[in-house]
Amino acid sequence: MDEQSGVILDAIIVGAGFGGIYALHRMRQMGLKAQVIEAGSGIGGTWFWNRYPGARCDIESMQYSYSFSEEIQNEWTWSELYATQPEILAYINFVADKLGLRDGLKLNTRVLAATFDEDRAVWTVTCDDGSTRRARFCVMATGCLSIPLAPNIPGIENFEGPLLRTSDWPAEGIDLSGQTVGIIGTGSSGIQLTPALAPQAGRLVVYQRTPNYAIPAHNRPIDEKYVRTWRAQYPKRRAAARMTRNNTLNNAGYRTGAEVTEDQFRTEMESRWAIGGIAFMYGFSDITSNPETNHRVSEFVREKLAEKIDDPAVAETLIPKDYPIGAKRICVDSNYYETFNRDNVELRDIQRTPIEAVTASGIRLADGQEDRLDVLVLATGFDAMTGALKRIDITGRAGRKLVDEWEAGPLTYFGLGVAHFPNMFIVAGPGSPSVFSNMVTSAEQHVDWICDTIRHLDAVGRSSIEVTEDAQDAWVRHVNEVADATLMFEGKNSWYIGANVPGKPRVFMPYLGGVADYLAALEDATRDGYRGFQIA
Ligand code: FAD
Ligand code: N01
Repeated sequence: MDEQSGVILDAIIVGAGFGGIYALHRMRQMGLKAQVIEAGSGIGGTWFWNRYPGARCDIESMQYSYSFSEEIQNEWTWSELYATQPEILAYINFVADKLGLRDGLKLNTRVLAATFDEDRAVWTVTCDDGSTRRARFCVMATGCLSIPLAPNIPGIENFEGPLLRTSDWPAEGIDLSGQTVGIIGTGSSGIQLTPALAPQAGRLVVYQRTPNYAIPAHNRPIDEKYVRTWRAQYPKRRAAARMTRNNTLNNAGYRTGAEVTEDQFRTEMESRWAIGGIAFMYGFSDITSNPETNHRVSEFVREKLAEKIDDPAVAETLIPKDYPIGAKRICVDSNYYETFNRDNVELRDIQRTPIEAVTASGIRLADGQEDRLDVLVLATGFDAMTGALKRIDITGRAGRKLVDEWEAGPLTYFGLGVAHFPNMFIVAGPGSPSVFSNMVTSAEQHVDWICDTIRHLDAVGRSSIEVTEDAQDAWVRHVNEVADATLMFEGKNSWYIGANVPGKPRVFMPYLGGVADYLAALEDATRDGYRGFQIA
C-alpha cells in the first residue's frame, strides 16, 4: 500500500476526521485501494485534538453523527443532548473498529506535498517521514478548523508556566486545581472552557478582545424514550434534514421578522431561547440578511444576557453591541455568562486596554496592571477553511500551485474541486455549506459524490476529471453574491471572512445558499453530464 510496494493506489485520503474515515469506508466498499494519512497519533480530527475541558458539539448528537449505517445508528447510544469531546472521540473510534478500518490508516504522518503527473494522471504525495505514495485520486479531508492560529501576542515566548492551547490540549489532561489561570480568547472554545475551568482553578482571568453572542445550550442527559423515538424516525428525519439549510432539523421558521407583530416576535424568541441551541438563529428567515430583524434579535439576546450577569460593569464588557448577531460564528454556552458572577473569575477588556506583554510570570496590560498567572491558555482559534490546504505544497496541471491560485481567496466549484487540479477532491471545501451545516452529514454527502464520481469514471473508462475555469468562476461569483446579500461582512474579526488572520484575503469562504439548494444544484450539474467538469 505504500511506496515500497510500488503500487499505485486508487486514492490517498488526507485526514482522519469524520470526512476521511467515511471516505476510507466508502472506497473500500467499492473495492478501491485507499489509504488515509493523518498527522495526529489517533483518528477523530477535531475531536482528537480539541480535548479541552467543556468541549462538546453544538448540534444535537442524534444528528451530529453518521447517517450512512442504520446498524451504527442503532448500536451507538449517546448519553447527552450535546455529546462531550471524549464521547464523540469514542464514537469515531467505535465506528473505525466496527468497519475494520485500522489497517488503512497511516497515523503520525503529515502530508507536505502533493503533485499531479499530467501524463499518467497520478498524484504523488510526499510526507514528513520522507515517504511518498502515488494514487489516481487525492481526497483532501484536511478539515476547516484544523490549523490552530499562532497569535501574535508580544512576549508570549517568555511565559515560564505551562502554555496550553484548546486546540491541542494534553491528552493526559492537566490538574489546574488551585492555580491562577489566564485564558486568552472568548470564541466558542473559550466560552466552553471558561465555565469548565472556573470551579477547579484558584483564580481565572479571562482576556476578551471581542465579546460574543452565545445562546444557552440547555444540555441534558437523554433518556431511553428520546433515543427510541429518534431511532424509529431516523430515516424520515435524516431525509428531512437534507432538505434544510444546514443539514439539521432546527424547526426553521418561514416568517420574516418584518411580517410579525411585536407579540409574535417576542413569543417566537422566548420559546426558542427556552429550547436553546443554534435553532434560536432559525426563528425568522431574515435574521442574517435584514438589518432590522437582526437588530431586534440582537437586542432580545442582549436583554437576556444582561439578566445573567450580576455586575453591570462586567455586563457592559461581556455583551456584544457593535456587530450583528450571527455575523460572527454564534456560540452555544453552558453557564458562560454566569461564570463571571463567581468570586474567583475576572474579566479583562483587552479591546479597551490591550495586552502590552506576556511576561515570565503573567500578563501586563497597557495601563500597567499586571496579572500573575501560573498557567496561560490560548483559545485563539484557527486559520479556517483554507489553512490546512495552503500548508500543503499542492501542484496541479502545468506546475500550477494551489497557494498561487488562491492568493486572493479560495476558488472552487461546489467546494469540491479546483480548476487545474484534476482528480483532487476536497471534503467540506470553501464554497460549500461546510461550517454552515451539520458537518458530519455534509462530509458524508461530499464523500458520496466523490465516490460516485470515481465509479462513473471507471464505468466509462476515463481517468481524469477536472473543474473548468468558467464553471469555477461562475460558482465563486454565486457564492459571493449570496454572501453579499447578508450581514456577514460586519462580524468583528470573523474567521468566516479570514479577518482573524493578519494578511488573509477578506473573502467570505463558506457557501450560504443552504444545503438543500446546494445539493440540488450539485445533483443537477452531475445529472447533466457533469456540467462544469471536464472528463478525459
Ligand atoms: P477534521 O476533523 O478537522 O479532520 C481533519 C484532519 O486532517 C485532522 O485530524 C488533521 O490533523 C488532518 N490533517 C490536516 N492537514 C494534514 C496534513 N497535511 N497531513 C496529514 N493530516 C492532516 N461542526 C459541527 O457541525 N457541529 C459541531 O458541534 C462542531 N463542533 C466543533 C467543536 C470544535 C471544538 C471545533 C474545533 C470544531 C467543531 N465543528 C463542529 C467543526 C468540526 O471541525 C467538524 O464538525 C468535523 O469534525 C470536521 O471533520 P473533518 O473530517 O472535515 O475535519
Ligand atoms: O476560535 P474563534 P474558537 N489577542 O476564532 C481571540 C468551532 N467550535 O476556537 O474575536 C487576543 O472563534 C479572538 O478575539 P477576536 C466553531 O465553528 C465550535 O473559539 O478576534 N485575542 C476570539 O475571541 C467556532 O467558531 C465549538 O477579537 C485573540 C478567540 O481568540 C470555531 O470552531 C467549540 C487574539 C478565537 O475565537 C473556532 O472557535 C469550539 C490575539 N492575538 C469551536 N487572537 C462548539 O461549541 C485571537 N484572539 C460546537
